Amino acid sequence: MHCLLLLEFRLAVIQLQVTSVKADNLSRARRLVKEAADQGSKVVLLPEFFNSPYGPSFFSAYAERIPGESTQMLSDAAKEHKVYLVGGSIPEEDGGKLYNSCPVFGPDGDMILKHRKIHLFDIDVPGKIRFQESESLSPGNSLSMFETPFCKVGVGICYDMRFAELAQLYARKGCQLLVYPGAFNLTTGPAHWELLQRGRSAVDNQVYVATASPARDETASYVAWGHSSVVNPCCYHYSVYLGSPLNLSYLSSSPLQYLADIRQQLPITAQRRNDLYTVTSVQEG
Ligand SMILES: *[C@@H]1O[C@H](CO)[C@@H](O)[C@H](O)[C@H]1NC(C)=O
Ligand SMILES: *[C@@H]1O[C@H](CO)[C@@H](O)[C@H](O)[C@H]1NC(C)=O
Ligand SMILES: CC(=O)N[C@H]1CO[C@H](CO)[C@@H](O)[C@@H]1O
Repeated sequence: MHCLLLLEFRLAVIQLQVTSVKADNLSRARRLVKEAADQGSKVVLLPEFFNSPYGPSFFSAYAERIPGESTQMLSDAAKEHKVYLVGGSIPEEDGGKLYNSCPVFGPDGDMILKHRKIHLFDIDVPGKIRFQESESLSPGNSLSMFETPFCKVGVGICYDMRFAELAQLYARKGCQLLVYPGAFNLTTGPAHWELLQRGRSAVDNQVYVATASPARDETASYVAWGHSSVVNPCCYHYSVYLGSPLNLSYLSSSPLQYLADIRQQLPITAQRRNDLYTVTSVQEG
């Protein structure tokens, strides 16, 4: 279950501007994956809806089956550059339903898993705001973890990050890195984006957390907060992007040794009272 090969590795987080021309954005994403790999990255993370503008009106127009055009690009890029590629997310069509799906590819180009966003964002504050993702999307029904030679990774998408239980389960099942492609807005972004990452990472679970957001584009119909980041298990926060249209951030050094040190210094993992309380998964899919 646990990943035993504790090697150093480089993670790249790609924050890119997403516009309405899918093909251009796909080729840009591909170039950035190459750039990340050329700089030594072994695991590369793309943003939520990196091939499509965000919003219910776009999902069906941009949706693809998997495999399809976007996942073919991701597969080719992963294989060509020998990286684990976490394909942010794309709108997926399957059996007449739409999903917000994150496909993950290995260095051989094979798809390792597909995480469909589990928690859909539905709010209804009478007289103020009504936003129902579930009117256009269907939820996934499984946890999503994968092994790399470097560490074990748990995958969530955007709103999934707000659910502490999911991150706890991933950590308990041996994940040392959690990745969340996400697109918070200009209200929830400053309020919670970094706070949630630090909570899921250093406070609750002592794992690394990486997020990738589309770049901030003030002219878009949905303006994403940006601020793709990596948080280490001691709460250091690396936010590299302040709305710049494309950029890469890197995490190197000896991340897993550091993780072990932190867990020794603050042994919340070992000192949990599993005899009094526990978080369990009902269904792993
Ligand atoms: C961001 O989303 C929250 C929650 O849905 C909403 O209350 C807020 O008005 C949104 N902010 C912007 C700037 O769209
Ligand atoms: C990313 O953006 C930061 C801040 O603008 C800049 O200092 C850095 O050089 C950029 N990195 C890359 C790889 O472009
Ligand atoms: C990041 C990036 O290259 N985005 C491109 C997506 O496609 C539009 C439309 O052609 C371009 O203007 C963007 O530069």
